[in-house]
Amino acid sequence: MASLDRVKVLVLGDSGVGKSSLVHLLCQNQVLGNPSWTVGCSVDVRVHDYKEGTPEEKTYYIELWDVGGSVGSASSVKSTRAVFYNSVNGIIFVHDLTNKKSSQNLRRWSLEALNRDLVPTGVLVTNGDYDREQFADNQIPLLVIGTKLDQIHETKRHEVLTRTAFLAEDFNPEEINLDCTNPRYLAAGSSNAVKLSRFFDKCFPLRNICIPIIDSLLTSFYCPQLEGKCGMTQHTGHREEILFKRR
Ligand SMILES: Nc1nc2c(ncn2[C@@H]2O[C@H](COP(=O)(O)OP(=O)(O)O)[C@@H](O)[C@H]2O)c(=O)[nH]1
Ligand SMILES: [Mg+2]
Repeated sequence: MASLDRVKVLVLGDSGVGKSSLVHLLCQNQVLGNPSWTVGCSVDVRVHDYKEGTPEEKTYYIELWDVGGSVGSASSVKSTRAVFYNSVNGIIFVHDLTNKKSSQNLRRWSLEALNRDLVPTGVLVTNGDYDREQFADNQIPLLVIGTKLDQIHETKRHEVLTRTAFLAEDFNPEEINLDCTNPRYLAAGSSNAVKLSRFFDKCFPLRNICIPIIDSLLTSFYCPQLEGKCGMTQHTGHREEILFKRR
């Protein structure tokens, strides 16, 4: 299978925030009837139409990796978990809107997942320091999902969303708030579905894709990496990943 046929997206957040319920909803388009404790890591797959409705549209698989565990785990658990952080194309951070701590802990999850190469795991958060600047050059697309919106009374929603606004400032992510027990929140055509699709589109490592520009006689290639035309010979390894675009 070509590497671009599937991308790996991590789903991170405290236990009980609704990761398994969310992944089930995203992959099976159904409510998870009886969530059980996630042991170790579980992976489910969502079919995604990349750039839906455009000439470049193509169907890919998104692997959603629910790594599980607690961010306050012992360093041995963290270093085991670090194995999953390799070759990640996107991260979904999940917090429970009714649980303030779970929102605050996303900073710790982000430190663990995004900063793993800079500082040894285990000492990242002990002093509670958090420096937004260290994520300034982050290239991994991020989505923050707030769950259990149904548990918050209409009159309290503004207050809760104000309280969690720091996450948008920290990560500059796409953001969705929903009820994982109600598929209507992700109904096709809804603003949430559009955000989700935009996030998954961003998870594809486009830099490696050259787009053939087909003339009546000549075929040349637009290379996003070079931001200009290039020769096919440099990119034969990506033949099967090429998206066709007519000029
Ligand atoms: N009301 C409500 N319950 C939810 C929502 N998301 C998850 N839950 C419930 O929260 C509990 C924990 O969910 P689970 O998916 O196992 O969380 P995980 O530990 O992060 O995988 C389960 O009882 C779910 O049914 C939501 O958006 N609204
Ligand atoms: Mg779970």
